[in-house]
This record gives sequence, structure tokens and C-alpha cells, in this order.
Amino acid sequence: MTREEFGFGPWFREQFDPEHGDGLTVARVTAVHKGECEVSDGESTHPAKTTGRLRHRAKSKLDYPTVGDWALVKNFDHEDFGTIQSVLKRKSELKRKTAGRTTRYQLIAANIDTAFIMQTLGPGYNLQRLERYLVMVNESGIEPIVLLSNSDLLSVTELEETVAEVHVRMPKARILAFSNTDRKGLEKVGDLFAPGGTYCIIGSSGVGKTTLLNNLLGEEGDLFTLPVREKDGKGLHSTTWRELITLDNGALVVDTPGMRELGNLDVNEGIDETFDDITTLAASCKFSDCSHVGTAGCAVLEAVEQGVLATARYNNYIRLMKEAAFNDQSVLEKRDQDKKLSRFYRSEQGSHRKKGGY
Ligand SMILES: Nc1nc2c(ncn2[C@@H]2O[C@H](COP(=O)(O)OP(=O)(O)OP(=O)(O)O)[C@@H](O)[C@H]2O)c(=O)[nH]1
Ligand SMILES: [Mg+2]
Ligand SMILES: [Zn+2]
Repeated sequence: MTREEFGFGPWFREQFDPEHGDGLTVARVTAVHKGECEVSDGESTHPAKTTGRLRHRAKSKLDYPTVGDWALVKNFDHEDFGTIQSVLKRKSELKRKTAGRTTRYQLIAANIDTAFIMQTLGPGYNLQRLERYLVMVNESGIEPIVLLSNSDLLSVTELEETVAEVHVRMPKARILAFSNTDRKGLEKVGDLFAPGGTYCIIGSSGVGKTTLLNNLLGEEGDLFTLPVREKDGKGLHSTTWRELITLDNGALVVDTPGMRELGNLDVNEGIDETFDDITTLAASCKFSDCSHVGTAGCAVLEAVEQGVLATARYNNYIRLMKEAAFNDQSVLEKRDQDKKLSRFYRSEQGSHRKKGGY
């Protein structure tokens, strides 16, 4: 396929003209493993490494090439490794905050148009986790679509109830249920992948991300998958790196390994987007610096009491807001808070001891 069909649109052409490349080839990063990349111009794929200069100039790992990036490559189709000189400015970054004391981001993929968040309807179904993924995608400014997999594991009534429940919790999201096994809804899911669009599939290990791609690839589909653990339906991390795959119709899809945990998310904006009904309620609250917990007369709490706002949705909102507040603190503040907490626990234990309890 041509570079244009491979996603090289005006945004990138403005930054680099392939016809006047001065020995550089613009190519898309299709896979990254341990610092080595695979790059493709749509016609052929070659291995490439980043230059020391690129790494030296990088402010953080976010500036390293990642899957979906357009890179300027020297010696693109030479026998040995090509070298990635620089990365073109991205249209979007799908990233998550990783757990830890300092704020670090992990880049999942670049230049993604739509992110499919996959969640199983079988064992492991978890609305809170789904909401976290949704916040992350909204935060990245990428269109989210929720795919509920393994619909074959539910009865018709259960399926209807669960899908309705998801709709209530995330009223703005597009939601589709399907099964890789009995293939119900599979065609509708396939229709969401348009030629030339770049997509990413994210979600816990074992939810069926790679199986979906194999189904969409049809006979050529031979991507590696593993059965889930029987006792709890947990996935075994069959996909181990991110890879850009081209479907027959020309849609480009990044398959990702299931994330072990989503870590602390960079929430603020994502929360506003995901919980915009609550944000609106909060704006009408008469208390100017209300945290919307336990204050009589609070507009948000009133909505919960009147049943306008689902309690579970409210609880999740408050939990994420607390997390966001914690994440916004500086490292010093966190350390300080940790110290206070450990002092508190020590004195608590002490007081228990005095009472002879321990
Ligand atoms: N019953 C049922 N099983 C499915 C469905 N989709 C996938 N599976 C099975 O679930 C297992 C895990 O599927 P994968 O496609 O490897 O899951 P994944 O999301 O790619 O997992 P990671 O690569 O580890 O992140 C495989 O044994 C699939 O056959 C489905 O719709 N219904
Ligand atoms: Mg997989
Ligand atoms: Zn309030």
C-alpha cells in the first residue's frame, strides 16, 4: 500500500516531504521490542534502531519512537539496521500514568484515531476498571469505543441487563457487545475499522483482543493467543509487545499486551469528560469549594439521594477525584503525607498495644 494509505496524511506531509528527503525515508513504526523497531513505508518493513543523538535529545521516554509513529530513517532498506533520526510531531498520544512516586508516563501508541477498550462479559467483568480505561482514553483526547467481549458466556437476559448497566455508567460512550466464539456482533465490530484509520485495542489480558484481530484477518489470522486460566478467567499475557497490523480493508490496528494494572491515571480532564453529568451537577452546587462528600445541601449528594445519579457512579467519581488530588501533589507533599500516615499507624499500633490487644 502507499504511504498515504498507511496513514501518512497532510499533518505529517507538512512536516516532511518524502520527495525531498535528503537520503531520509519517512516510515511508520510498526513494532518496538527492547529498543529495536520495525519500520515500514507501506511497501516493505525493515529493522531500525534509534540514534544516540535522538535518545540524548529526548526529554523523556515519551520522545522515543513508539508504535504508530512516523519516523525519519537513514538507510531504511539497507541490509543492516536503519537508524531513526527523529520522530514527526504526533497527532495523538495514547498514554497512561504509571504507578510510583514521580509522575511517569508510558506511551502505549502514537497517532491513534480511535481506541477500542475491550472488557470481558465473563469472569473478570469489572465496571470500575472499564471506567479507568475510559478516563485514560478521554484524557489522551482520543475517541473511545467500548467493546464487550465473550457475550457467548451470558444468557440473552443477562446480556441485555449488563449492556444496559454499562450504558447507565458511561452514558456518552459507544458500546458494542460481541463474541469471538459464536461470532455474534462480530460483523458490526468489523465495520468500525475504516480503511486508512489507525486504531488501538486495549484491555486486560485474556479479554480477546488478539482473537478479534485474528477473526478480522480471516484465513491469514495467525497472531498468537493463549487460553485464559480456568479458575478465574485471568489472561496469561499472550501478546508481549505492541504491533501495528494491517487488515484486509486497509485499516491499521495496534494490538497491545494486557496491562497488568492501569496505575495512577492522569485524571483531571479525563474525569470531566467521563463524568460530565456530575461535573455539571457540581457546577450548580451552592458551596464554592465543595468536595461533594457529606455536606448537607450539596447538589451532587442531593442528586444521589433523589436517585438521579447512580450511587456506584458517584462513588467511582469520588474515588477517582481523590486519586487525582493525590497525583497532583508534589513528591515532597506525598512524602510528607506518607510520613504522617506511618506516624499515625505507629501510634495506632502503640495504642492497641497499650490496650493489650496485640
Ligand atoms: N468464550 C469466549 N472465549 C474467547 C472469546 N474471545 C477470545 N476468547 C478466548 O480467550 C482467550 C484469550 O484470548 P486472547 O485473544 O489471547 O486475549 P488478549 O486480550 O489478546 O490477551 P493478551 O494478549 O494476554 O492481552 C483465548 O483462548 C480465546 O480463544 C469470546 O468471545 N468468547
Ligand atoms: Mg493478545
Ligand atoms: Zn457539592
